[in-house]
Amino acid sequence: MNPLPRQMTGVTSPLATSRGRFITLEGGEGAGKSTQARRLAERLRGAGYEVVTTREPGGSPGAEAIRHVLLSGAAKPLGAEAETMLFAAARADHLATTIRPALERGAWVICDRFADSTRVYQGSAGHVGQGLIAALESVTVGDTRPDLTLVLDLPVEEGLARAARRSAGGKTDRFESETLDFHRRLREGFRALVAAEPRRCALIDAGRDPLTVSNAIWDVVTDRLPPHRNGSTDIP
Ligand code: Z5A
Repeated sequence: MNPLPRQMTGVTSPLATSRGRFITLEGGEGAGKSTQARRLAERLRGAGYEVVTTREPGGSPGAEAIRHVLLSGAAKPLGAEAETMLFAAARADHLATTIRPALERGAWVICDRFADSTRVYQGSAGHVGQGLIAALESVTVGDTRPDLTLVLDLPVEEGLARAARRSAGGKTDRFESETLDFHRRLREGFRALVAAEPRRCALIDAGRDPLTVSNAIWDVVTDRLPPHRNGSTDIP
């Protein structure tokens, strides 16, 4: 049975709002996105907000099935354009099943990677045409654009070393095993994205310790996402 809408339960959060906020984290390998998504969610929950943390590819049962196909490398022989379409199909399901319902009930959604990863991994670094990427983004994302995109930036070698320490001899996935040159193009692609869309995106120096990075992220979130128009409390 579906839960009653919040306004019908009589237990309305003092911070409940019309539409929630949509924050995405982006960056290259080992930048610390998952670590920082978790920390930001804890801080927002501590401030009284409902927070949904999710990730791409994945974030819904259908999209998680596609994630497996993509990250195992099973789709690689189909070519980069087919992989791009699979990322888009996963995103469409994720948006319909997880993201839009959460935003509609006023929750904050924190998503570890989103459409910018397609623009940069498949586009800037993978050479898939921006025309195809833009068309797929228009169909899948529509107007559910992130309110804020945090791009975690650090030298490629450092990110790969972190990712290697974490997997400690385990198997690398489809994208981790790309060349150093590919990872350098990724970093440039993400930096170019911030330069092109400075109102939506913020570049975060992710080469610092986790607490310093999470404080920098908190400063950006509190600065960029103002209180909702219906007068709910600002983030403390
Ligand atoms: N992909 C794509 O090509 N197109 C798309 O449209 C989308 C995705 C949506 C998903 O991989 C892959 O799909 C991804 C892009 C591609 N490429 N790869 N590989 P994934 O979901 O399995 O993983 P990821 O998104 O690539 O995450 P990551 O880069 O592996 O990690 P991270 O989330 O950025 O970092 P972390 O897990 O928080 O931290 C990594 C390690 O560093 C860990 O041991 C931490 O404890 C440590 N860490 C974290 N922060 C710090 C600091 N500040 N200092 C020191 N150590 C730290």
